[in-house]
Amino acid sequence: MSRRAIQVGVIGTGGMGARHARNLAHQVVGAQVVAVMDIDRERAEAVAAACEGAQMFTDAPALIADIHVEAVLIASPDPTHAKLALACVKAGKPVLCEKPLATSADEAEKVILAELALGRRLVQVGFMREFDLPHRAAKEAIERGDIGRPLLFRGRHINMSVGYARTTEEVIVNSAVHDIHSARWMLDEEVSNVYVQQIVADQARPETCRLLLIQMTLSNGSLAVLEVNSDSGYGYEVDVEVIGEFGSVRTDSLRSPVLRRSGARSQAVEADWLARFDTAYLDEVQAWIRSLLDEEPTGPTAWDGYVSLVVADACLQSVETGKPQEVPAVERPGLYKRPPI
Ligand code: ISE
Repeated sequence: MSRRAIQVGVIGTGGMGARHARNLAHQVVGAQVVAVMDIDRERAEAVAAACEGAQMFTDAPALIADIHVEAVLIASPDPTHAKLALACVKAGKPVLCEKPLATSADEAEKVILAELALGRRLVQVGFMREFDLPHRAAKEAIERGDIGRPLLFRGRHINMSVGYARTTEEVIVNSAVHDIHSARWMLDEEVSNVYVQQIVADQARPETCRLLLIQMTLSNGSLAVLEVNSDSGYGYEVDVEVIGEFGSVRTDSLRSPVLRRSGARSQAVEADWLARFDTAYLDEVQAWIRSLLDEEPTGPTAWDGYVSLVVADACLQSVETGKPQEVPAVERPGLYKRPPI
């Protein structure tokens, strides 16, 4: 790795963007935050101040165009992701875009087409579970052959309330997209069929979703079951289990000590993803910066962002029809052959 620092602009200074900006400014080696943008001026100013010397913007295109900004981290609301990522690709600037890459596969495809036209990968997508040590250790066990051929992937994705009843579309595109990618990545297979069942959150609003159960068939015949709980009422948890021919591997993400007291045994559960994936977010951003210094893209690609949305769109159709849904097969272009991370 060369010694210079990559000058980064961060778009969006909500919880996630502020975390990324602080990580980049204070923890990541080889990065400098030179610009932050938010339409909420006060929030942007607070994060800019925490990043020492970062310029404050309230306009995303202006940040992307700024000559001091070499690379962009997008952490603004989901519906803005694709347009901003596209603008970065068109400006020739590398980007780490929070998931989802877009809110539909059609929109994400535009980013793919722009990268293909350029002949270069500039986009890394924020599927940070690839950088989570328990997930990586489970994947390594599978790759070593410790459990034999994987037969079933189980994903548990337990959220705390976001304060309102989320729509099914929001739960699938914003939350379940992580689990869809996780299954593809962990089993190294594409999804060919999905069947989705749900429990509605608010009976008066059938478009809302309290709990989602996604069953998937992968192209080699293995299976996946994803449980996405939108409002557990107790905390945040993400774990996976893969059942193989002669063994199984399961992550166990609870990190707090087991406490025995007054006739009870307890263990704390994290409150949210910022706590559960704190190290993964740091490793993700460090890997991104290292890849820019080395000029060798790494991590989840725009293709992963796109394909996960092709599957998400099929999930939405399955909810609508109440039937299993085939996932359209899409062929991975040569540009997106995955390098090791
Ligand atoms: C949120 O946007 C995230 O990305 C979290 O990782 C995920 O667990 C949560 O469900 C999403 O809402």
